[in-house]
Amino acid sequence: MTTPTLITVAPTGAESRKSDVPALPVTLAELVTTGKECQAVGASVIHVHLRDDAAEPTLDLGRLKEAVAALRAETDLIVQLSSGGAVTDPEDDRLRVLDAGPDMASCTMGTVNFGDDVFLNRWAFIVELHTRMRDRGIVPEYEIFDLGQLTTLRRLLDRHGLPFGGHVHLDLVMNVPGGMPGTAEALVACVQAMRDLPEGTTFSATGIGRGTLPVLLASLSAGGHLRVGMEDTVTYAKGVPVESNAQLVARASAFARLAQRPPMTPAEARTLLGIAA
Ligand code: KMH
Ligand code: ZN
Repeated sequence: MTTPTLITVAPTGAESRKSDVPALPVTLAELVTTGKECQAVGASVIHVHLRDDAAEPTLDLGRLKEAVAALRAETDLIVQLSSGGAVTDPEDDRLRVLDAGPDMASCTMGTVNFGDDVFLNRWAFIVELHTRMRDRGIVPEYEIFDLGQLTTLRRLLDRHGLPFGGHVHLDLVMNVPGGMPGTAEALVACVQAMRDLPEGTTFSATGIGRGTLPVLLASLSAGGHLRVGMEDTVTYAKGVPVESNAQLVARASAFARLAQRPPMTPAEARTLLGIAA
């Protein structure tokens, strides 16, 4: 039996500048159009970072609520808001993201060097995010930047219980400068460490930059799911800029079909992740 592939698109992120990457979706209209295009070619989840009128990263609650409503009205995608934000965002603003009422939110399992910066995720903050999400019926996607963060996830679940819905889903974010490498070997090490997590735990994986294709292929072959998008990859091939997020989703869908693991529909993804229709 084949396991279909859940494809998440992460279209914008907080790191690339619109002036450097003109195809980056930064307005609400661009985000919704991107969502529709990506759903049409196989995405079932959208991981959302917003930009302000100057195309700078923002966690403005009004904008977040507007984006959740617009994506729900115009697409069938599962809406996952980033609680990671930008490396400069304070904890209170990151917690307030949950007030926008998304289906899912990201929840990172530890502090990691992030290029020249530090992406700070203290234990107490992780516990607060995990607990608030469960109280509000929001399904977490646990973000894993390094092998030891899987141990932190196990500790979290042991001490504070399962997330809302009971299903554990995590995302391996590989090849961040400061985190684990974007290699098949590192992905397999993570898969082995996942044996200590609850039965039925699922994972997706994404490789930043040149880690994109090795991680995508390794995840498909290891039974994992995929995250792609311009948050993680702005170069389609050496010297060739990405034209659109849909181009990346279409490539991921094509690889998934070749692996006889076709893309999941949003309805199938909701069932997998325990999210109400
Ligand atoms: N922008 C990074 C600092 C997340 O969305 O939860 C954090 C990040 C992870 O992208
Ligand atoms: Zn993100």
